Amino acid sequence: MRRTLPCRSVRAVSALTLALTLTGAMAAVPAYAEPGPNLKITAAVPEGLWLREDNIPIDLKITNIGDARATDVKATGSTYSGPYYGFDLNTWGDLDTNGSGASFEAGESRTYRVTGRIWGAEAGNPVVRIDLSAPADTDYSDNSTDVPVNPIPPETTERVAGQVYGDKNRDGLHTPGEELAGLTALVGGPGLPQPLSVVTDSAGRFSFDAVPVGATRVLYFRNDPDGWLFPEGDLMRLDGSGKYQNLSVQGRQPLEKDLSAKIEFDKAHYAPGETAKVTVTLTNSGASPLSGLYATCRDPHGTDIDLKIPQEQWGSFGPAQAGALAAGGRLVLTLTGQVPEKAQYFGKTVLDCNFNGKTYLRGPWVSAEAKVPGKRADSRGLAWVDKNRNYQPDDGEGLPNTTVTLSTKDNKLVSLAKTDAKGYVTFPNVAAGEYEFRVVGPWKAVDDSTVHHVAPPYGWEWWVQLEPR
Ligand SMILES: [Ca+2]
Ligand SMILES: [Ca+2]
Ligand SMILES: [Ca+2]
Repeated sequence: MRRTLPCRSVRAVSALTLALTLTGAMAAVPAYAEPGPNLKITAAVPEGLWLREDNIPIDLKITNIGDARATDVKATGSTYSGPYYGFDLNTWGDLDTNGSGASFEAGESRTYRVTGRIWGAEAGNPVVRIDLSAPADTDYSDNSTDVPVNPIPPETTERVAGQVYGDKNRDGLHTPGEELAGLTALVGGPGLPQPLSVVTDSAGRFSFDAVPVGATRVLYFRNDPDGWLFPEGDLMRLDGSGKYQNLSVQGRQPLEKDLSAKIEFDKAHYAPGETAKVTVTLTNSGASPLSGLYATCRDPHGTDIDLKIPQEQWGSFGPAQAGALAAGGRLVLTLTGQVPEKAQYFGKTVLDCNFNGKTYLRGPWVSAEAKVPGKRADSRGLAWVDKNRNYQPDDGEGLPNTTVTLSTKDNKLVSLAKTDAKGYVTFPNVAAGEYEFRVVGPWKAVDDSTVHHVAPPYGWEWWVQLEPR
């Protein structure tokens, strides 16, 4: 029947029908519609408590209600009214106007989620207009939609409250009597000119009645004479839902306060490749038992000269993380490891370990070294004075023609030499290891006077910065 009507009157009928059904969904192609693709778009911000600072998504539903395939389909969006809402880069996927466009079969429907945020500072909420283009669309009236973006009003506040305790008996739980009174509790975050602050009562309770909403609010504590460690960096998202009114905040004492560790090599010197025996002594000087303990050792200088202790030697203090130590208890672990061949180039090997527990914070780091003699080489470096205060040696900043010395850490002179015209010095044939560098004259090292003398091929030219004594 529709073929008998002239084109112009079909369009007129379609437009009229649309005008009458503007808000209703068109369930099917009207028999009198012009043949061809016809895309329709609806869009809305997904349900949720959106904050003005959030990345706020918009869900699009695009349907081809026409009777032919649509190609080259693209979409754009812009702020129609209110503060500026800017779309994220690359959020449009195959609808991007810089791409080749998407295709929709007749009857096909797809959803997209695009994202953006409110950049404009003025009050009120944006309305975002989304436009869909397709070259052969038979009816453009349904290719555009306006989306109100309504975050919760920025002046909204909510209550933040809870109780804080110090886990004195280290059982990980709030034991009666552990409440911390008199602490200053603070809530801060972006958009708050200054943190809000209250003092905990005798039951360790705190309450902030009206904290402005924000995605990154943080609760922290001050004025704590006993040095409790509290969770840090736990962000609260305050979106008006009031889910932070019953907080239980646990303070923990650093484990290093109760747990001490000592590492001792069984000899002062080792040959490369030799098996070194190490004694690790752990002591719990606290009033509560410790459990879930484990050791983690590292290569402290990244030089690969550390003693590698096979994990199984740590027993329950290994990856099982099940080490235990009674209150007042002491434990001695005897471990063995092979001294790396590379250690002789550095003149030493090292064992550097942290002792921690699954439920504890800040366990002790302990380190021990033993000498690994063997390599000798010339030790070359620069003595310099930072005349122009740019924290680096420049031309003319070497300390020239000056007598300098290298001594052992226990103050035995090892070598004596003179710097050249540019401040460089070579101490010949020195055993690999650590030495003290000194100047014969009115100069002293700025920070560290230690020279790390490493034999080739691992060595380097060292620098020692000097200042007048
Ligand atoms: Ca359309
Ligand atoms: Ca407890
Ligand atoms: Ca300089």
